Amino acid sequence: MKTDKKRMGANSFVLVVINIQLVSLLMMEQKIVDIKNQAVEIIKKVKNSDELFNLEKKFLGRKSEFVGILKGLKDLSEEERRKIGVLANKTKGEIIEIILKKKTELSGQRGSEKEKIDVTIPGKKKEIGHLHPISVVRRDIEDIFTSMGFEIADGPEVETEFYNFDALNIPADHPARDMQDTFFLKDEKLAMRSQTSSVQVRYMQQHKPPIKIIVPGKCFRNEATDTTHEHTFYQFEALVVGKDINIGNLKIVAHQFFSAFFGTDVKVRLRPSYFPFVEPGFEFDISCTVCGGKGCRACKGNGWLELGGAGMVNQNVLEAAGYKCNEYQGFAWGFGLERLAMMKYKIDDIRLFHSGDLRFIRQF
Ligand code: FA5
Repeated sequence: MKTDKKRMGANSFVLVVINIQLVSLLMMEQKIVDIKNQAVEIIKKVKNSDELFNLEKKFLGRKSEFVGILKGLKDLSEEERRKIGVLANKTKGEIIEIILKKKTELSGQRGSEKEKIDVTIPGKKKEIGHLHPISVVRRDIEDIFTSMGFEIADGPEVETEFYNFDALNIPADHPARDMQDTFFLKDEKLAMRSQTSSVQVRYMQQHKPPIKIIVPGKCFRNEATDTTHEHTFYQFEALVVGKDINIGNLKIVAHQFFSAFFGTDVKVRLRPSYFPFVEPGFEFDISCTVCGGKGCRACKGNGWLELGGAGMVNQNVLEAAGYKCNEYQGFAWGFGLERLAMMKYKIDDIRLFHSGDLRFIRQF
């Protein structure tokens, strides 16, 4: 009897333990379901992403009740662990899904808020560039000459030896070729043009006088650079051809140009010089505006800066263009744009123009 009682006592103890385990299992399941229901209710009402972020932490964060339950799984039997584990993972997935849905909903709202235009917000300042001083000078020159009835012509920067030299009365063995150390291309009959004079014969072959053109453009020379020399620089050619064009015309057009370009009185002088494609030939110098003619690095201490060459077009050049000898006469010049800009803006070093130094460029 005693033994039976003992056995019964032991059995009821086992039953109590089993019941306690069952109750705690049910409680865990209920807890998980409660957490999910609570999450659904609260997350539904969320109005902004900060709130949502805090709730995500509250429901699924490291210190959340949910994670606490998951940590407790290790104390359960294998069968219980499996049961609660499956429920917990499913619930976790559902809560994540609700949070993601809400995130999408909120970001959609933000998008439409963005689309609203608040006209009171100050605008963003756009960085806009401006013309390079050489472009400014080039445009000024074009305006001045078109106002005097000139046309603006153009020509290739990669030029044939013929137009750059031969047609300009500079045959291959002429010493004047040495004055312009040129970049020849692999094909030796082609070169980077060393002067805008190369356009003279090109243009005249296509047009009959009267001719009044300017040709602004890039030139290239194998130069040792210094304060007044660059390997790549701009010139503008002027060519006027007609029946009775003379040096008086050259002087007056040049005078008109200088007055309009500088806007103030500048001292310009014409001195004899030699270019095979003009006869007679001159050079234009300007009294240095940087030092007022006293001598500085811009004019290399001379007080004068050479602006360009000029003269009456040599008849050989007119003949190279297909005109009859002595049928027409004309004048031409080639001025350096950088040097004109140096004198206009009082710049003492030509290398600044193409240096890419924004501190320099922004001054214009
Ligand atoms: C000539 O290029 C002649 N074609 C000018 C000419 C045209 C003469 C028509 C007669 C009739 P010159 O080599 O002197 O000439 O150059 C003319 C001007 O171009 C110079 O006075 C100078 O202002 C500019 N120049 C020449 N070489 C350079 C250089 N390396 N860097 C900057 N400017 C230059």
